[in-house]
Amino acid sequence: MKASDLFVKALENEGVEYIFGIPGEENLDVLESLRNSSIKLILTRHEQGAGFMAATYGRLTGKVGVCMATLGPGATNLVTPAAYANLGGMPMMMITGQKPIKTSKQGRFQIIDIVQMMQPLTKYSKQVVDGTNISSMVRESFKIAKEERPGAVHIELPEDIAAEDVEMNLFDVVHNKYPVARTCVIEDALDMIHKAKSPLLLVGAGANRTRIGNSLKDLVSCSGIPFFMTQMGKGVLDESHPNCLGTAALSSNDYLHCSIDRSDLIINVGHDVIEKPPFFMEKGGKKVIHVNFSSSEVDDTYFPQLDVVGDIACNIKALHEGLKKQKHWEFDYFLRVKEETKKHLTKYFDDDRFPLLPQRVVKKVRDALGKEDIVTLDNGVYKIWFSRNYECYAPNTMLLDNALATMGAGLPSAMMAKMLYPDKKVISVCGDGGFMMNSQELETAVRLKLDLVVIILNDSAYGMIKWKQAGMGFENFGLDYNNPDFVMYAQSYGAKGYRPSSCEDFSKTLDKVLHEKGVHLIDLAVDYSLNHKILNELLKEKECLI
Ligand SMILES: Cc1ncc(C[n+]2csc(CCOP(=O)(O)OP(=O)(O)O)c2C)c(N)n1
Repeated sequence: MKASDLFVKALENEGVEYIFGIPGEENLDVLESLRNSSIKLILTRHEQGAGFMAATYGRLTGKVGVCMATLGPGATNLVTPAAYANLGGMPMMMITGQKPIKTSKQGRFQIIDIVQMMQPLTKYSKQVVDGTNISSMVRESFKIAKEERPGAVHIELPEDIAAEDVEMNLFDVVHNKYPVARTCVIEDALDMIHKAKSPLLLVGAGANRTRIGNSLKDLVSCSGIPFFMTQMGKGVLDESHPNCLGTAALSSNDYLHCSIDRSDLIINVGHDVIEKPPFFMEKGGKKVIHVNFSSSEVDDTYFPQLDVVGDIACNIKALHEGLKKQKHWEFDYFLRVKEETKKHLTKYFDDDRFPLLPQRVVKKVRDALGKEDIVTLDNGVYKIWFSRNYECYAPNTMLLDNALATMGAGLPSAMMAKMLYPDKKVISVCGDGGFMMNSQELETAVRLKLDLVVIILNDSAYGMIKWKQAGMGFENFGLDYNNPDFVMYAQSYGAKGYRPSSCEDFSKTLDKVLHEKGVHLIDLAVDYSLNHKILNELLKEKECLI
């Protein structure tokens, strides 16, 4: 058979349903092989769109999302999605083409060493130099992509190799199980937890991937230990639980940090240093137990006293079984801080001023969606407001990137979420800056007939950087721009556009479009004028409760 046919058969063998991408002439054999396969090709308008969709497929399913690009410029456009998947722990495979490697009359036209370029961004990056290796390379790379910590892999298939004759030789797909921590490690952890005065549980991104919510819920219920989340740990545990203290959207000095600072032991489930720190460890300060698939990576902000390494769900179960509620545990302070924090977080929830405050947008979106519906965020200052103020009740109902924290992934990730969960409502919240980085994917969304709502928070500026600039005491400079007419822009793609003129108008529009078919874009004016006051000045002035 032809090598490209074998490649596609090997992908089918791995259970691949979709390939997202933009083929070039060097992928034409693969394209032809795909035409005759069960795999659906999803054409995008930029390789970034394809990569972000593939990565999100991996994030949401635990299976490997696949994307494809041509050599040179197509492949270089996959650099950001590669970093997004690799830092974010999302299993993703990138297939890129290449000119013939045996004989070529094209000189070095478009040739970049893509394999080497991808090496620091992936767990595996190789060129196929002989078609007979295709099956083992696909099997190995899929295994590596899925294995903890999941991430990106890359295979380059040159066009002459893709056209070679090869024998069919597929490998069985094997699902590995992870080892668990030794009993003596679990005992050490239990000893630390039992001796602590005010332990807290932290839920991070790693806990989200492995869907260990139930074992964690049991642990919280039986021990009564309060918990908080990192941004990417949102949704693992129901935030309406009485023991939930909130999300560490900032690294320090938020109301929640009054509790974190008071705790003498953090049981950290699934957080690693790739996420922006939810708190800073200090020498001689509180202790941390690191519960994760791999041991902790030590840096200035994170140096746990104990690593409980191995399958998180099994290790949590073992901890739960050995854990005994202690009379000397003190949680009252945490719960008092929680009540106080709630007052601050909800202060502007009913403020009807227009343009809308980000807090008000959070409340409106929460009210408009059901518990299982999904909101995806791009990157901007609203990410802080959403992760801090939006309560999640079910896993993966808020998709955000607190690892690479790239702009431009919000819309493609929402599209992928909608494709996977057609019965859930999906809202993509973007800044005007981030939206414009991949807005061309509106065409893909319309072509795929997705029912999607996009809210653009319009401040005609890179608001996040403005907020940081003000925080550093600098003058406003260099961050303002003009936007297109987003309503007309949406219409030109075959989507519907809206520009609410009041808070009530926004509510009505949102409720209406969530029940309609098609792609809807709401150009919403946002008021960021309180960001500095609330997130910098007030937090600095706050006093933790005695
Ligand atoms: C690809 C990329 N470029 C630059 C940045 C740095 N950055 C982070 S947030 C931000 C501004 C975001 O502006 P916008 O999308 O309009 O959202 P806003 O903060 O105004 O709500 C920038 C430039 C980034 N994270 N990713």
